Amino acid sequence: MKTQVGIIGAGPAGLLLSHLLHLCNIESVVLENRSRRYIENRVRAGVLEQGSVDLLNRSGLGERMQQQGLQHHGIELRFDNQCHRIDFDELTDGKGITVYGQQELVKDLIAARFAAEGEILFEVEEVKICDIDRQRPRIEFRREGMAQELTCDYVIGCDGFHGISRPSLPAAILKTFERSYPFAWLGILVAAPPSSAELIYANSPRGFALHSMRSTTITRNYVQCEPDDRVEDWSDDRIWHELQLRLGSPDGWQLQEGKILEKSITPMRSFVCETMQYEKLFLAGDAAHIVPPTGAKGLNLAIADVDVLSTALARRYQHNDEKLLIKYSKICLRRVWRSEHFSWWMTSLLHKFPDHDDFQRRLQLSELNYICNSPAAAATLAENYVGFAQP
Ligand code: FAS
Ligand code: PHB
Repeated sequence: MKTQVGIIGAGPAGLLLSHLLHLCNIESVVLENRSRRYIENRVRAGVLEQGSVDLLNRSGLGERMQQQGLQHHGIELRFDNQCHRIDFDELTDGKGITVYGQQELVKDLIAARFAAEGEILFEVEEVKICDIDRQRPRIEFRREGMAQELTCDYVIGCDGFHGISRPSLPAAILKTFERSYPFAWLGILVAAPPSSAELIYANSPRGFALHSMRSTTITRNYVQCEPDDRVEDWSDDRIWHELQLRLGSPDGWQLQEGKILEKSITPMRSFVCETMQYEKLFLAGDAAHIVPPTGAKGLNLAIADVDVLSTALARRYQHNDEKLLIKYSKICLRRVWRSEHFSWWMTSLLHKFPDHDDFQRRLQLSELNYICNSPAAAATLAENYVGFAQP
């Protein structure tokens, strides 16, 4: 098999890149080790920045997102018996966010690729990247018991944090940074209507909690848990008890409970591999960077990476101009580090740290009060949360 761009991973990064390249008449093949059914039902992110929404709309992917996505123009912070709304309209140039499940976006992307007769090979095995320093790199893999090979001009690793692409870079040139947090998130998908018009982020003495949503009938809630907790450690009763206590507000507000459709635990880490390219191999999305989900940046960073990469590859193929391709990492890393900082800041602000003393707890509450009483401080949160235009 041969193509122009070989893409490993059919998550948002790989699928969107394949779609954007198609719009520039550039051929690609996507190799995915899971089944279509598995990836279309994998519950993950839920918040799209304004820039991501605009890109999806202008690349013809916005129909279902416009019908089913929920436009939000603010979030609520709850702490120390206070509730405070961060008003995006007032604090940014009218930007907002759209709440739309990542799995819905994946369904839209797969449908778009197949409608355009794009090639996505599911359930591949033993993927191996070869000859990235040659003119025609190769991807070896097995599918349906057969050894196969894809030769291409470029290989793009969109295979997430645990994929094989980043380890395929020469170890001597890898430049990575990592922080692990002393907690994780237990997330639940619930058959219940939202209990609030917008997302609620809560810093409670019992730990962090988040009330989010997927539609007018499905909600998505998170509670901070121990880093080594397992889903079995959290009964439904325990989850609801902690959510009600942590999200509780002075006016007696109650979170609407319902049937829990899915439970999962997400570890919390910050990670950056600054080596996002080497010869003919490029990394995009979680293969290159991970943020704690407190800032709702992971999915949006993946979209931003492939926006830059698709433009750079189009310049290369259409004008034989490699300048943008050479600067790919440098361009992406500015946004990556801004998102890393914001996600670390939101995580530091809202979570209960086991080694924090009363002094550090008071600093958290002081910063939360400052954000709620200073338009300048609130604008800092708002403009980072809704996201920045591409540089
Ligand atoms: P992805 O991990 O989505 O996709 C990589 C794809 O590559 C997967 O389909 C995988 O099966 C495939 N793959 C892996 N190895 C392969 C191989 N060797 N060969 C072929 N295919 C291979 N972000 C938020 O903003 N908010 C959230 O609430 C949130 N929750 C999350 C919960 C979990 C459990 C995880 C893991 C992440 C969460 N994220 C969240 C971040 C998440 O949304 C990512 O940022 C987003 O999926 C990034 O997309 P991709 O880079 O495409 O990586
Ligand atoms: C979600 O809806 O899944 C979500 C929303 C905001 C976050 C993280 C996750 O910060």
